[in-house]
Amino acid sequence: MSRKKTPKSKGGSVPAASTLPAAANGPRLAHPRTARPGPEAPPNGPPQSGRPSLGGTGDFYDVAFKVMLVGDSGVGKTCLLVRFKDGAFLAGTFISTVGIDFRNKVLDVDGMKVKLQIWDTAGQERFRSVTHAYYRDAHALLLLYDITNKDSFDNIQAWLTEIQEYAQQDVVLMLLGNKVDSTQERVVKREDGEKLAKHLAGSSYLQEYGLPFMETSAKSGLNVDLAFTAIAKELKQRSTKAPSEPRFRLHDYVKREGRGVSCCRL
Ligand SMILES: Nc1nc2c(ncn2[C@@H]2O[C@H](COP(=O)(O)OP(=O)(O)OP(=O)(O)O)[C@@H](O)[C@H]2O)c(=O)[nH]1
Ligand SMILES: [Mg+2]
Repeated sequence: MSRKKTPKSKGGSVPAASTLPAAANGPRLAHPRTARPGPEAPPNGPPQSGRPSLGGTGDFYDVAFKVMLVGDSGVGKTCLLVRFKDGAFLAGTFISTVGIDFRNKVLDVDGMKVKLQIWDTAGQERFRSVTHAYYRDAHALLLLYDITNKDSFDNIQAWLTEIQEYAQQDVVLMLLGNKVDSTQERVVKREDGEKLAKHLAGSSYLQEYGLPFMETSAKSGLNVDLAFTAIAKELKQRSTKAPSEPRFRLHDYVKREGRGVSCCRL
């Protein structure tokens, strides 16, 4: 199997009225004959062994998935994405996202190049109808709240109701409490995040895969790479796992690898 080349552009923004992405929700897999750059690559069945190596520069990939960041305006979705993609923090004036935006990043997951196309949605209510249309194509959703903003935490249930309505049934979900560096301003305890994740995981919608939870900081970088890597591992396993292989346990992985737990309690 040959590897597919990811476009050089940093990503792109999609204004409210633009064309929506392709509808298929299967993973995007590279194929020797049909491989072409861009997010609309067709699904081509499971990746095969014996693919040629193309240098491992991060430009080529074997399989691609769409990940969406959702949550209230100001919780740090854009900053989380910029931290993951560029390793930097967007300090200073808060510029709210308009419509929807995306960035690509290729990760090496157990020897396979996994491209994440990460869609950064606007949290503001007025863009809600735009983002609804993108849910159905998402393979994974990172649902964020801000630990310094109780409303953003209280709104998680409402976000989940939207997700239930618009996303695919088997979408991979993760709950993130962001801005954990802001210890003085914290109003949502870590335990409350854990409780909420447990409570929501009990709903029939999430019973099969549950709702993993982590606290993150786009400012310090805490657990940011981990959140995206865990998602990439889960998606890659779901699409390529042989029946005899043990299932990847997203919850266990996040629990084992997560950092900063004891430092961030109230
Ligand atoms: N202290 C701290 N501030 C953060 C963190 N992440 C984001 N911020 C700040 O929070 C504000 C909002 O961040 P954004 O990433 O733009 O928020 P957003 O969720 O994308 O907001 P919308 O685009 O309106 O949906 C900015 O002023 C950021 O600097 C973090 O981890 N720690
Ligand atoms: Mg934003």
